[in-house]
Amino acid sequence: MDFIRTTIDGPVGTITLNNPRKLNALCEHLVGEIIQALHDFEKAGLRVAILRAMPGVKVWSAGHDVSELPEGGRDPLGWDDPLRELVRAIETFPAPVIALIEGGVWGGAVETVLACDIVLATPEATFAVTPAKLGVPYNISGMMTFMSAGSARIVKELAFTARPISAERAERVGMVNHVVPAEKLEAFTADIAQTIAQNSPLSIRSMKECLRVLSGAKPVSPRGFERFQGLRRMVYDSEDYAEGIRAFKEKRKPVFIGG
Ligand code: YXS
Repeated sequence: MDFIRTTIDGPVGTITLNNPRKLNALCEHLVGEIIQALHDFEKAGLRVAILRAMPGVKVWSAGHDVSELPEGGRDPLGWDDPLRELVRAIETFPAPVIALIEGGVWGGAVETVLACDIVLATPEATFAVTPAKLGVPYNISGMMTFMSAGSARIVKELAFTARPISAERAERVGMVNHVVPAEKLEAFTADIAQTIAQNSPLSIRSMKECLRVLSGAKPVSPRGFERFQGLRRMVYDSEDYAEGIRAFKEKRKPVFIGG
């Protein structure tokens, strides 16, 4: 594996993101390695997976790899996009996935973390939902992931401002389970993981899947879905979307014209 490290401690497996050159941006290669590791953990019958970055990182993950986003005319977050595949792999992994967070979590990496079953973070960790900063039309299941983790009001503030929020604020609004000092976080995580691993894996597997299905069971009519997709297409076909991607690559602030 080039971009991750994996370790196994009894019934608990750990995946450590390790592509510092691209700040663990969720590129196709990195995502593929994470998904493969989860498959390997499932085959080995592991009872908990921990997803983390290297100790002491300033950036847990910079989010979707912008260089892999289309420059316009195509849905940037379609079904087979690596970020979508990663979120589904975490949600359908047949055991709890614990996110151990140090540093900044950006964009699609926030959804990846919120797709995990338990989120543990240091006080210095931050979370920034960034589609509006880039002009990206976030996708429907992604918005539901956010809605499952916080109230619509909180999701709107995060999504509309694109500003990072602190781990303490994220904990207060229910997006983070525990905020733990960095020097204690590994032991804290291991304790929760080992506790889970001693409980019934079948019971936990069924409850995780029930909760996944129930949290996604929001009635959206075919007409409603088509309207969502029409709204999203209006965005990814717009000059604003192309400008957002261009500005990121040219390392300048985008100028959005609303069209
Ligand atoms: O200039 P070089 O070639 O060294 O590359 C720089 C950055 O361009 C690159 N990099 C990225 N490349 C691709 N995709 C990314 N998401 C990404 N983020 C960073 O990494 C090299 C070092 O970045 P630099 O110099 O900015 O590091 P820094 O320590 O000064 O700042 C760290 C960050 C994370 C604050 C800064 O890199 C940053 O703001 N990155 C973008 C975070 C972000 O907006 N991510 C959202 C990506 S789009 C996404 O996730 C979804 C589609 S959505 O937007 O809808 O949520």
